[in-house]
Amino acid sequence: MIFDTIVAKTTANGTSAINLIRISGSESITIVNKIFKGVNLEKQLSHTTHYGFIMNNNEQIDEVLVTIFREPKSFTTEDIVEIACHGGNFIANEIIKLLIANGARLAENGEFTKRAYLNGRLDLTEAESIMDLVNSKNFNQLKIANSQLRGDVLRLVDKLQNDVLDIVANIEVNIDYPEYDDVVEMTNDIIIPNIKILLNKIEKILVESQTGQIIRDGIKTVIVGKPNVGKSSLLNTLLKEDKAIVTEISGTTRDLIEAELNLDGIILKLIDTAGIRVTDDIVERIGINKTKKAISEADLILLVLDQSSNITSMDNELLQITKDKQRIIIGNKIDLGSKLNLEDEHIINISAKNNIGIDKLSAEVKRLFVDEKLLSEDYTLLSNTRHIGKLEETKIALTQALEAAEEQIPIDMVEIDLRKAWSSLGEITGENTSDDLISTLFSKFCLGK
Ligand SMILES: Nc1nc2c(ncn2[C@@H]2O[C@H](COP(=O)(O)OP(=O)(O)OP(=O)(O)O)[C@@H](O)[C@H]2O)c(=O)[nH]1
Ligand SMILES: [Mg+2]
Repeated sequence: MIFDTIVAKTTANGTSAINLIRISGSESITIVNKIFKGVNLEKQLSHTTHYGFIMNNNEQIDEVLVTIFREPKSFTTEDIVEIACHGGNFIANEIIKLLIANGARLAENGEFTKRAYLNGRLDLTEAESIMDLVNSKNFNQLKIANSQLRGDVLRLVDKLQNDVLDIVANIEVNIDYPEYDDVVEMTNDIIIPNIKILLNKIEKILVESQTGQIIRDGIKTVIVGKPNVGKSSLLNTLLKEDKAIVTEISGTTRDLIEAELNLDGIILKLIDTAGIRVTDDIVERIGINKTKKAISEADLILLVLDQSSNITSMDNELLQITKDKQRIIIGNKIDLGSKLNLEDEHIINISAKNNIGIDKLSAEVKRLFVDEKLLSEDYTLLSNTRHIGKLEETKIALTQALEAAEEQIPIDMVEIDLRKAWSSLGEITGENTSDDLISTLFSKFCLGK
């Protein structure tokens, strides 16, 4: 595909030593050459770097290094020029203005990567992984993003698509020989076991993807408990900083306090809440309502109880409210006693104030959410919600195909469901995807990517 020539600053705004400006498109070398004093760029080989100056007529703008990548061996597969200029927004903006005056257009968010995708250099999963790579905050996230960038997800999805096609091929072969009376029966005997094997494979991938998703997006974790049990103290101890106000007065925390914690490679999106109790105080009541909403949206509840006093009706109510959620029950203030006796419940005893037992809490979070085995091996984990959603659609279509086959419904009806499964898979890699989705996906990228 031929596109116009686009330009953007790839480095972030602010003061830095160097900025990198990227230009992509068939005119990129010609355009840069017009404002470059040094060698004639149009005569230079691909993958070479050249020292010189960016000039506005006779005015020197900056001393730069210019690197040339000739098509098709570039990120977008088009001619790309990268200008490494000095840092600061002013210089970069002046150079970009000159490039635009000479025929380039300012790129949209994610447009370079979008071109790489549209020109077949990357599939959609590889393109999306670049965003994850840039956003990664720990080694687990980096590992998953790199695996996706290497094409692991693409290959996994390709294999599943081939499995679907094999099944469809079985149907087509038999449809081509209608002289057999028992075509439907015969075909079903072959395809039913194959659909079942494929469904099992997909279910396994979906279960494993829970770990991937947790690694990529973090665990939305809400700390709840009655007033004064030490919720804010726990937040502070986990974060190793005094983020939330802690006092001996009940009802200290009124609003939700949010913080992010990197717990040995797992991101916890922590929310400290207002202690739940019956109160006439209007501000506190609003806080308590927010707490209840946060509970309903949480992936994980840390329910804090007080080991230094007996269980109260409020504790029981909280145990009840959170019983269907993934939760960890914490016995705080273990330094003051051990009064709680909850049968059938596993309690992790800690002292938030004295930093006791916090490692047990971390271990429990990992035990509940992360299959470490999957991370230690070279596994392909789906982590992106969009991919997982499409795989779930595939599973539904295959289940319908299986049910139809088992009920001896005409074979071409079964084939419709199988084709639906095949195209849901194709949407993961972008093989068949709407323009709207592509625009939305890439607009989430930042400028210059
Ligand atoms: N002895 C002891 N005191 C603790 C412990 N954890 C917290 N406290 C104390 O308990 C009191 C209340 O702590 P907070 O962390 O403010 O409790 P909270 O649950 O956030 O309270 P609200 O925001 O009012 O709902 C403070 O005086 C803390 O120092 C602990 O492990 N041991
Ligand atoms: Mg508090």
